[in-house]
Amino acid sequence: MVQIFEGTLDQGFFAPQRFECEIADCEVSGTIPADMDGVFMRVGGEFLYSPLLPNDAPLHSDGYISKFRFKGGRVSYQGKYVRTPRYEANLAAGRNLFGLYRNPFTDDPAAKGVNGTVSNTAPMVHAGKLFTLKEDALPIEIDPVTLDTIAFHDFGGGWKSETFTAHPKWDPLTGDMYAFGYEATGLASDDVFFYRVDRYGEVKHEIRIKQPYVSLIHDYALTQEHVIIPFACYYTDMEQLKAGKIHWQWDRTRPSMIGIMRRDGDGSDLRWFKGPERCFMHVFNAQSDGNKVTLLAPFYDGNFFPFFPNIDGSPWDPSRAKGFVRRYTFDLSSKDDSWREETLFDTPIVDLGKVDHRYTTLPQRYAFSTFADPTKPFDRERGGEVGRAPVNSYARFDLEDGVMKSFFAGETHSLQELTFVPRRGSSEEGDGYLIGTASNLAEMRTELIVVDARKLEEVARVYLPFRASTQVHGYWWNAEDLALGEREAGA
Ligand code: V55
Ligand code: FE
Repeated sequence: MVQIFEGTLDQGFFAPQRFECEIADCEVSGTIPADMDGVFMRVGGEFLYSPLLPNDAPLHSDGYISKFRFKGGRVSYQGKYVRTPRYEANLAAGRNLFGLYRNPFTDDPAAKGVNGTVSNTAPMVHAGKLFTLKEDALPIEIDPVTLDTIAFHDFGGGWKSETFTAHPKWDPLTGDMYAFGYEATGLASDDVFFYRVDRYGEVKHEIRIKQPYVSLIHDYALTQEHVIIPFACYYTDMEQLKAGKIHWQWDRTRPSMIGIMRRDGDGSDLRWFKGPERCFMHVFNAQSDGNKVTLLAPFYDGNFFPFFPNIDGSPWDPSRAKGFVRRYTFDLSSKDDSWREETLFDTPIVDLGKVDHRYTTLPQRYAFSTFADPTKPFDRERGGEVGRAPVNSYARFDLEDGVMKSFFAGETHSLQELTFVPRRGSSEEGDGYLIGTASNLAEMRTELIVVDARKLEEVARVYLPFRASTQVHGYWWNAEDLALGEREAGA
């Protein structure tokens, strides 16, 4: 994610290439584990046409999905734009008709009535279907073999929110998906609809709640009993949008809030806890234990995104855009509406952290993340100038013994989000692989790294002969989750 906020999307390694491609058998070093039969799906964005307005956010780039298919010790690659209504309208016009991030009042009149979502945030697989996600719209179904765009998806009409989060969660004990949409009834609306969708894709439960103020709810956490809904300081309303501002402004006078409610209730038990300025983006995991709820999350100290301006006009402060492995504790039996925050490791991390997803909602021992290891070298002569310390390493944090293990990816590398792949046949937490793409800034190409998740040692590397499109989120699915065996045979 580092490239997304460093504002270099139009130049150098992250300049759009606007091409789609397929490589049948990629160059590899080391040995691709034979048990890896599945896909690493990445979603990110590349502007098909340059932004219409200069202050647009990189988060507004056109959605692009790419796939590393692992099978029989080999890896193939494919990448394609998501054919959103916006993509099609822009392509027809030959230019970008859409203005600032999630502000239709800044669009060209020719964009009127066209859904402006870019679907550039995350892939999702549920009930045997593949989707791309953006939190301002419904999921878009994608053919997992060809990566062709199919259509918006509303779960047979059961999903009533106009939007769908980029961070659904799965209960590993049931396979049920729990997800929500905010601004659920339209632009700047304070409605949040929360759903349980069973593993066949049917909506089984809905909870409707109101947000105390309209704010970005990017990720959330699920426990066996509760949902945890964090938001803070990013603010929008119709006035702000009509005045031509970008969707979010950072207003630090508004409270940081974390809502907790029963996941199977009707929302009437929802409680809002309040705390000091924090920027809530991604979470690791959470658990409920009686009246005690704990949340593991790498929340930042302040505004993370320089392109969502501080409402008070103050300049963006990079020192506050720092995240750590943190534990938040809530006492549901207390009348006190504050939380306890502990910083468990003093190493600053990139907030795109992961746990072994088979332990989502359950007590887990390990947390994984990328980070910038300042003790490791960067070859500036070959890698070029990188503004701040490059994200060069993977970390495994052991919450039981407090030990951090790390893996260094290379002297000219900048890493994107990692993902955990369980070893087939093993259910032991953390037994598997850490995989993720690395930008090799010297070679101007993307590499996919496969690391043993317990030893933190490299087992293989896949080399693309070009710079892959930027990634926001990437996840692994086994071939059978998408029935790839049958689908590829029939393709
Ligand atoms: C995030 C990402 C987004 C977005 C809102 O990482 C928040 C947080 C890639 O798009 O639209
Ligand atoms: Fe995210």
